[in-house]
Amino acid sequence: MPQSIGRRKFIHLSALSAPLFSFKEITTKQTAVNNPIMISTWDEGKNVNAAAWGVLSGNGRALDGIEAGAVYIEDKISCCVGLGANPDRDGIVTLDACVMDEFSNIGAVAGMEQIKHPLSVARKVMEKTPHVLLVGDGAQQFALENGFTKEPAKLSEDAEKSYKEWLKKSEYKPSINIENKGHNDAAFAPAFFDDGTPNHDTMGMIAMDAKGNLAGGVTTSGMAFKVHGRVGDSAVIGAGLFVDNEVGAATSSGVGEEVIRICGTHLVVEFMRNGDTPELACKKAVERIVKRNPAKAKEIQVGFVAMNKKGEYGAYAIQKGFSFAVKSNAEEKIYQSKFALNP
Ligand code: SD4
Repeated sequence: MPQSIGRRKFIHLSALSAPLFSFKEITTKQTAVNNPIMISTWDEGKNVNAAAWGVLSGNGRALDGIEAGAVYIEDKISCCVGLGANPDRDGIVTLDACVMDEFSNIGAVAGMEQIKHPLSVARKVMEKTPHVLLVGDGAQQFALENGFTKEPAKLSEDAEKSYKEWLKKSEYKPSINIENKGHNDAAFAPAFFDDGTPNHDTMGMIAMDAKGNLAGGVTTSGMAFKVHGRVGDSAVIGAGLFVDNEVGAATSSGVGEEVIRICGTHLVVEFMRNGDTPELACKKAVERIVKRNPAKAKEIQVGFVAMNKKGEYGAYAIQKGFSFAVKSNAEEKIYQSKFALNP
């Protein structure tokens, strides 16, 4: 058992045996920072937050809230997340996911096929192995050994339609533009599908529980029509997700390669550590991507959303169109992110 997991158990036990007055003190202090609070990417994040709320409002652990949100969205047959999502260029659905908890425990899976709940598998990697990332067949084998069942992917109607459309040209050059068009170009894909599902590929989630502890998770089918075997930021801790329980948490969506290049969410958290607000931290990370390659930045979307230990949050994106949903006792709202480039 990893040392940190042992430490977690110890802390739980200590908390249980603590006198009641100290628990009350903690609760009062935390209420002042507006927790529990959960933030998820894109408009659909609103439903994801709602799915997590039973856990978070019941004094549950942030990580459990994150997993509940992921299970909700992975169960939904859509183009974006889970087994009905956009496939890779060979027509195969491969899933990436990661989790990070308040003790900096981490787990991830990448390129995993035919397992419905990749974030839950990532959590098992974190809790049951000394490793942090399992890929492909190995990830699937581990999932099967841990009680998950194999289920064939079945493209949602929208994913099937988009894939057939993409096959007409089959542009294998880094088709990052497709990602951006998926978000912003009504001619390529609608902003919302018939069942109301927004057109995106990734659900990034960060939460602070009633005890003031942070956790995060990401689940995705990755960039639509990617090269088979390609892994994006969503399975890479420090890129698609980073949590530091002393400072804050951040997650990202968009073209994962650009996020990985700058260790995006780790950078956002470090900016917050140095005193930046969550929005400024996200803005600086976006500006780093834009500065590195301004011409490319015009063609792609990347959005970051972050929260600090005070429960303050903010976001920033390269382009217009990145949204995120917030749920706390004080509000339940979808926000449009500010962005760096004018359309
Ligand atoms: C990836 N970041 O695989 C993901 C894609 C994404 O909305 O966020 N799509 O690069």
